[in-house]
Amino acid sequence: MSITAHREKLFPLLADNSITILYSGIPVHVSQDEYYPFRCNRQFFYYTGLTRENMALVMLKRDGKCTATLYIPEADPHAIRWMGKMVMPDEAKEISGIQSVRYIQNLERDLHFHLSSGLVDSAYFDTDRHSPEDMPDYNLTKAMDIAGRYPAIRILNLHPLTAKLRKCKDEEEVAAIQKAIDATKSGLDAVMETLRPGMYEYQVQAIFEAKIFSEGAEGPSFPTIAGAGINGTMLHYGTNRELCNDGDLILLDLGAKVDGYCADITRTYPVNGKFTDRQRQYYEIALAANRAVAKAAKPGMTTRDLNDICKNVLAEGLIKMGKIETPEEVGKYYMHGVSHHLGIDVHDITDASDYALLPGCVITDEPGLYIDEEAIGIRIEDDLLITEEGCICLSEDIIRTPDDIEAFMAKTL
Ligand SMILES: [Mn+2]
Repeated sequence: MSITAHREKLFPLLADNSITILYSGIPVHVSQDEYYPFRCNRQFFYYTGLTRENMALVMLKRDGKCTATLYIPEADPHAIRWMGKMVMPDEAKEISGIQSVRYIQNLERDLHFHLSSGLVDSAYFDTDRHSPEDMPDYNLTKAMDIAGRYPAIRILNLHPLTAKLRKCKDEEEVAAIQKAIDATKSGLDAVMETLRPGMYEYQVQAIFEAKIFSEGAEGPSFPTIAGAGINGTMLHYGTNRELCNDGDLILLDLGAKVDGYCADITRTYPVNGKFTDRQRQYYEIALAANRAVAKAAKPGMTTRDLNDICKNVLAEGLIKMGKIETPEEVGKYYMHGVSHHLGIDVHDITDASDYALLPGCVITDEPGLYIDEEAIGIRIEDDLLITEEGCICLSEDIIRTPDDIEAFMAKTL
């Protein structure tokens, strides 16, 4: 149901006499017969609910009327023998809500008909390019190919239209994010139950990931960050090869993925189960900032407004401690933003023309303090659902106060 609604919300935004062509993608080659794990194009998933390779969605808008056709690979007994079950046409119809399903070998001919008939004058693709040096992905390659073969067709980028829609999550999307957060909570509880000095960071990662898999998650929503001591001050640390020493904090930035939707949570725990006074002082400042953001977040605000609130609380705390003298110096110990959108992508796509939060937005709330000279890195990250009046913290149940963390860890020490 909701997948059909995603397409219905898109139709009014599309130009008339246009075709929209989205590919799920193909696996990227590594070496010999090895391929990177397949990652479906996220816009294709949003509009179809499907995640398998070598599929395409074609939507036509002519004279204000829209149609959608889905192209899937034909089930082949040899391919099934080696690679496992394939999606059958009836199953594809049911998941996507699209009644017109054709085999992918018809796609080229069908596209040629549409693009050469004069009935459409523009074609939407996912032409997103993250960085100038990136290799073009499958959708971008196809857009360039079509542009070359049909130069009279105007190529348009679907990305900003999808960003507008994906900004606000519907009930089913919020339910999926909540499931991902609940699995993440189980993983973090398991970590607190087993964390001890002398463990390696990768062992902490393994405990978290084993638990979320056993809870039915598809896996981590991004590479798990487990940084003990000084490693907790490196924002995207990800090697996770070092020891967790007695007296260290460990910063865990992680999340489970469920039904295609991500959780993104950070917790910081004392490896031996007890914060030092100094660690606790910094921790309480970050926690106050986290709570201030959760209290303030509401429709109409921007993530920049929330970051200003966060920075003020952090600066005030650090000035009180005598760590800095002026509010401007806070940048020395806090150098990222407090929020990003969360959904199918961990850093979900956003509409660059409109930053104001709306009911249905899901954003993170992640203040941090990174004190290199004391080998203290702290981040406390929750996921907030913006509502009509304010927001709901979807990860409220994942314990975060120093007292609660110490009490939980003391049970198993
Ligand atoms: Mn985050």
